[in-house]
Amino acid sequence: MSTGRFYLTTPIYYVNADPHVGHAYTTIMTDIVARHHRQRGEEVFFLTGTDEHGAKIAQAADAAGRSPKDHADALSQRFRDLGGVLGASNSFFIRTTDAAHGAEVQRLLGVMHEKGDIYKGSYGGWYCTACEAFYNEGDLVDGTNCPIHGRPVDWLEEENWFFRLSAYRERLLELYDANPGWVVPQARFNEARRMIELGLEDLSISRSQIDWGVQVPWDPEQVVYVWVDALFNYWTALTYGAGEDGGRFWPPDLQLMAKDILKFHAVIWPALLMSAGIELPRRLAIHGYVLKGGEKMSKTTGNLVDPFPFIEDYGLDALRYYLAREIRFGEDGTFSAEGFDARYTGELANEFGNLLNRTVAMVGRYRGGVVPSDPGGDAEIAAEVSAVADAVTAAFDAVDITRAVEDIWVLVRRLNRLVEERAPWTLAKDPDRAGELDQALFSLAEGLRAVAILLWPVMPGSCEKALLALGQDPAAVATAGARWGAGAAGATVVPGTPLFPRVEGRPE
Ligand code: ME8
Repeated sequence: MSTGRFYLTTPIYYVNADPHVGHAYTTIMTDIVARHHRQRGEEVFFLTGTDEHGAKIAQAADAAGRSPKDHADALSQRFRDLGGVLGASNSFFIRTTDAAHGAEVQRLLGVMHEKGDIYKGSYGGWYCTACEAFYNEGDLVDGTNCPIHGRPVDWLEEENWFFRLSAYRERLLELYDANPGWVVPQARFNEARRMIELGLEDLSISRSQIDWGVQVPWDPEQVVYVWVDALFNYWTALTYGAGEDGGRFWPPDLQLMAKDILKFHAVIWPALLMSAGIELPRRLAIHGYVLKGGEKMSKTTGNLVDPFPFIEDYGLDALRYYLAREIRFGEDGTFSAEGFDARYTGELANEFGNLLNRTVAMVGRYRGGVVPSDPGGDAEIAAEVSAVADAVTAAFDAVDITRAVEDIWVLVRRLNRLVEERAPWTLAKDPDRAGELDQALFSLAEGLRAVAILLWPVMPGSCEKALLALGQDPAAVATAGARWGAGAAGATVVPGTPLFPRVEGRPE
């Protein structure tokens, strides 16, 4: 359902360590979806930010020899900078240390407390600080280690405030049964539903042994559990980071994240909202892990890829394209320098960049630089462009970013075949075939214009350059403009430097 608005979010990242390609992946995918919805004329609110409270951050700050706030300030800035370098078009960057965020979290907890959903109890359990979560004995690996981080867990026992999560089991199951597309892909939906079905324990939502957090409003001895503090960011941001009437964006249309935090978002988050009396998000899209050497890229495994050298050598758009195309959205995928180079050279430089260069050069050589019109109408190519434009929209509606790129690439390859089939250099030798030459050149320019528009969310900078080379307004990227015949004829092409120049040497 379209309301003319689209609110989407990334997780807020922990400021315990520097960002890496895994974080870049979610931010880029979310940015691609955000740009696509803007192209459709929707009013988009795109939220990202940093998760700054809790024991994990306090420990990292301690290890770095600075206060939690100083540490959070420095690391949060790195995530903000990464967003800038990645071309992220986020509307706001939330920090859970923002005073307005904390105040709103307190207000929401007050609502839940008043409702009777929060009570005092004591709890002892195995705690993983890296996850900021308790585990049952049966979930531990070798009886002692966290199933996600593989590191020993700690026994934690204290008096805390608890949220009656167990009371929401039936309502959560109803939510799942009434909304089969609430979590995509299907396998994650099933997994989350199973967690609920198996039974839910009440959740400890405060901590007494740390003080780096938002104070529980009715109990100054306790701070709010970092995950509750963090999850509410998606709501609090609209109360102070979205201008007047920011609440109009609620509820989120799409929340993206990797599968590591499925339970928090697909089970705990909707229950918290139900308790606070807030409308639920429309959809969660769960992606896989970016792997390096067969393992999830993470600080714990130490197999981190720094995105910056790839951006320096190949350009930002190459990284955006590679991640969208190589790692099938929803599944795990491997990041490799060889694979990156192969896609850059084979697809971006040869198939897309060269096609554009050849088209611009031929229009220059044979038609004085002006794209001819096609009085005959190239029905076959017109139909293919229209089918691809529809397929791309459908792929985005299904949050299948990889399929959207693959669909666009079908068109790129079709246009490359068109050059070979029509051989404009042969047509140009025969004045009787001038009409055929006009048609071939028009189809190439018009097809490329559609490619540049459809691909713009993935590679905004390169697609704007492509539009400029085709003599088009680089700001004219509305999806509606990808319609056949909407623009190429009569434009004066502008030969320029290659979109994807050859790269000497490559990062490891
Ligand atoms: O979990 N592959 O923060 P976090 C793909 N603060 N995505 C990856 C990735 C990888 N190898 N590594 C990280 C937290 N990510 C909480 C979230 S939200 C209310 C609170 C991405 O810094 C992916 O989106 O550990 C994953 O879900 C997120 O970073 C985890 O970031």
